[in-house]
Amino acid sequence: VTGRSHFLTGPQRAVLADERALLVDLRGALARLGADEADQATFSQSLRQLDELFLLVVVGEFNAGKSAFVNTLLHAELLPEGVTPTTARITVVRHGDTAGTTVDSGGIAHVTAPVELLRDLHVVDTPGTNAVLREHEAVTTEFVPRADMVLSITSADRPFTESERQFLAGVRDWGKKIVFVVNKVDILEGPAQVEEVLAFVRSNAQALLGTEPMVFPVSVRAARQDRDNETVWEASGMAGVERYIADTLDEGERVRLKLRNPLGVGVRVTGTLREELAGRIDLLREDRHAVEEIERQIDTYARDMARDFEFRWADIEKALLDMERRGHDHFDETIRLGRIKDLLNREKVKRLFEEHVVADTPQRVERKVNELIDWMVGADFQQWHAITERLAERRAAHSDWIGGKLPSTGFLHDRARLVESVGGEAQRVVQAYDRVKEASEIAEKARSSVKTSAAIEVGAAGLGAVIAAVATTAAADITGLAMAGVLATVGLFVIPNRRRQAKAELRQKITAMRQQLGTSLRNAFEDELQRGVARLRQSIEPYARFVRTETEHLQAGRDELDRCLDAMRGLDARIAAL
Ligand SMILES: Nc1nc2c(ncn2[C@@H]2O[C@H](COP(=O)(O)OP(=O)(O)O)[C@@H](O)[C@H]2O)c(=O)[nH]1
Ligand SMILES: [Mg+2]
Repeated sequence: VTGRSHFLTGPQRAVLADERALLVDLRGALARLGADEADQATFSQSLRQLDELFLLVVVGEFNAGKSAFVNTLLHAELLPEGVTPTTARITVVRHGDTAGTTVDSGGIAHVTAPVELLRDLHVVDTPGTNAVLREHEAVTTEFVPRADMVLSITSADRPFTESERQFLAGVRDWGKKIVFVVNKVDILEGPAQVEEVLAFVRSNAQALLGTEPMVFPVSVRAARQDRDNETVWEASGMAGVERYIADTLDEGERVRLKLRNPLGVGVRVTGTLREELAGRIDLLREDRHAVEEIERQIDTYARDMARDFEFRWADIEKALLDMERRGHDHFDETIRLGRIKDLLNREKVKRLFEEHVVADTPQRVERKVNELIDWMVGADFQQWHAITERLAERRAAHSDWIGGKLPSTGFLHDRARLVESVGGEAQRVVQAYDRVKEASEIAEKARSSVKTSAAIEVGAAGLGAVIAAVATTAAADITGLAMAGVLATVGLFVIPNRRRQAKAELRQKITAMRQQLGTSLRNAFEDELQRGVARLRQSIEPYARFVRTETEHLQAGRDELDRCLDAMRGLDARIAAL
């Protein structure tokens, strides 16, 4: 520290070692967790600063007398005064055995001078808080973060301007120690006016920093009138500032400031990154809600579908059961002695059965089955639409978050691409979904299953025709043909018996048909539902996985940063107690 680390006390050395270890860890974490490049560079720089000389950065508006102040403090005319805002340079003043000035490629002047005070500190003179942008940037991004102490010089005739206040707010955010000098008090009229200006600067500085500020009234001009006169030096206020700087440079305080410097920078860049991670975690929390909602939607969908299927199927079953019941009534009415004539007439038996029992049942069943199939296929389709829409909302969410500008790499990019691709997959399925084909396949399966159960030949006829054929075949078998032979040989006593048998056979045929149709539709439904649900789940799985793993990853990162912040606060307390 400060090039004199062999003078450090034991406790100072212990804190330094702990701090260095912590900050090196933090540097790794910042890189790993994707901190802003500029912040990382600043942090690394301030870490190196631990080994450099104390850096005093002089800031203030153009023409406040900064250069004059530095020249006077160092008792050497090193810096040009009264230059314009555009010709002023950032100037780093260091100790050197000979005086000299060089300007580096960045336009920064490096002045060396054989001045004793410079053995203990470097001074940076800056063009002004209202200087041209390029210089201003360099001061804020390069020199302020490295400063061990910032000396803010304000002119007594325009104290604490808005541009100063804004600039100092930035300095404060780096956790820098700021000391105020009110220069040119010689132009004020008497001590009362000086006091007024000082009070004004104090209250503004207090409001800005939240702590009692150090404010020194100074007249550089007065100090220069007789540089070697102690009384003049004292009266000018320069002596007070000089003493304060010397005290600050006192080993203990200097080491404290030095050790604190990278901590302030570390806390700031860590805080920034932590906020960034927290923002991502928030975004992912909404994503997780969306995923959970979609998963819930799929569950509800599967449950609702199963329930609705039972309702719809019960309705179809009822039509078949009604036909069966009508058949029983019909047999009760027709298979009796008084109707023997009719019974022996095959054509009439068939016609009556068709009229009274079969009626429009086949058409109704066919229509209901088709409706059921359309519903199965259509509900799935709607579900895809719902998910596609939900994902479109999530796609929009990140553009809100970062103002519509999508980065080309990194977390936001990955997330956006994933939501995009899942959404695209859903979209593709919706578009490629051939409802007509899907529905006609299921209908064909239902039809052929019923056909097979009845073992009848009806060619390419629809489900309704198959059902009609099954029903009437049953009637024809039972009544017409069977009755003729039975009555001729056995006589009247068998009628009740034949009636029972006819009913039993009708029940058996219709039940078989009902079961076949039911099984076929239920199988198709379950297939369809399972396939649909699996496809829905699969489509959101990559998104869900990303949200899960990335959340864990980000939370771990945030926790790590929190631990670093705690450790830095702990170190800060130890430094204060040194
Ligand atoms: N009246 C008065 N003028 C001063 C004082 N200090 C500096 N000046 C003048 O203020 C002008 C600007 O000084 P300079 O050091 O170049 O200001 P800078 O832009 O902040 O570096 C110069 O003309 C100085 O002579 C002071 O204490 N009193
Ligand atoms: Mg200047």
